[in-house]
Amino acid sequence: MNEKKRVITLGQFIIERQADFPYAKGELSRLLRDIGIAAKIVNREVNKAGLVDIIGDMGGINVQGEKVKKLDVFANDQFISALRSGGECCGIASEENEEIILIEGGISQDAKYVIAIDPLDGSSNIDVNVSIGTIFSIYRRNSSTNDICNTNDFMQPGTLQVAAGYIIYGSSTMLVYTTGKGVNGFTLDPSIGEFCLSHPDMKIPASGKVYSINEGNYVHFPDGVKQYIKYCQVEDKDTNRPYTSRYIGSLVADFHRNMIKGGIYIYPSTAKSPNGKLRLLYECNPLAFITEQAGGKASNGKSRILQLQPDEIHQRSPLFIGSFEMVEKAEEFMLKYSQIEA
Ligand code: P6P
Repeated sequence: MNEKKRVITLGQFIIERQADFPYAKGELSRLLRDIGIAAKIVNREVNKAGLVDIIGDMGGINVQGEKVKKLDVFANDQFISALRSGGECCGIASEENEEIILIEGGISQDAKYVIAIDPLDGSSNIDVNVSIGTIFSIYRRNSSTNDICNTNDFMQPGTLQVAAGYIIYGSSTMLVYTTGKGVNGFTLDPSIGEFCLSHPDMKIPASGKVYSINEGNYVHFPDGVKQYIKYCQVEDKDTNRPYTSRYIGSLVADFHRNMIKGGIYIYPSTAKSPNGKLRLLYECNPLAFITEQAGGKASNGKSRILQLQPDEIHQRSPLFIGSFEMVEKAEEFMLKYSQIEA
């Protein structure tokens, strides 16, 4: 008779794994739990977005120059409020806010973490009911706990992240995160309102059959990317080609599919976006940390994402991310056909 598997909730898992951090006094654990709480609240609204008047343009324009959807604003507010009340975070860099959000005084007075977050990525897909996501990255602050958090606290290479994760609001809602000791995935069980461990110790396949890129920008791609796309499309049974093209246009959804099945996601530099479109701090770095922890690879086409030194909170970077062997092959084409800055 198959033994009933024990359900491990996110909260239980975080506490059980706290032993991995002998010096941590539980602050990081509380921070991750705060994020989980906000994710459940956002999930509730995402799931009924089509039913209530919460979608559709707020009319406002966010710092990215994009129309703000009401759910963007709601998600941003929920994560900020959960982090503010949790007391473990002293500053937030959000895609929705031009400047960093300071969390001062009160229980956050000696908070030692800062968070970079994309509260609702892919929000242009909300109205067409395509999966969207939240992406977050956690650092220890540089500044002293006696000082006020400042932008320099966020100017840290991705190698210094203490934790990173994403939530995907899809056919089911999952929270996937790493603290540098592997990657674990939790699926929300709405019947008990808990994220439950469903994908322990996630590993991305070394190779796959999916390449994910917006080929509508083909004419603007670097030659190395054009040549790599042709490589993906050529029949070669020994290397399992031609690959399949899959592009949802929602980063978290495209990324999560590749995490599970293997594949590569590329958002390269284009004429329109010379540094690519995706943001280093709250899109590229957290996903790169997760990818490397799961055995994959992430670069800007030449240099490892996690080693890039940020100098602006909303700076962009080209992104080649996913199965190790596929990213490596794409980098070979970039080296051969497109010399890019490190
Ligand atoms: P494009 C959504 O706005 C986003 O940031 C990612 O979620 C997505 O992968 C990408 O942009 C899509 O961009 O230019 O292909 O529409």
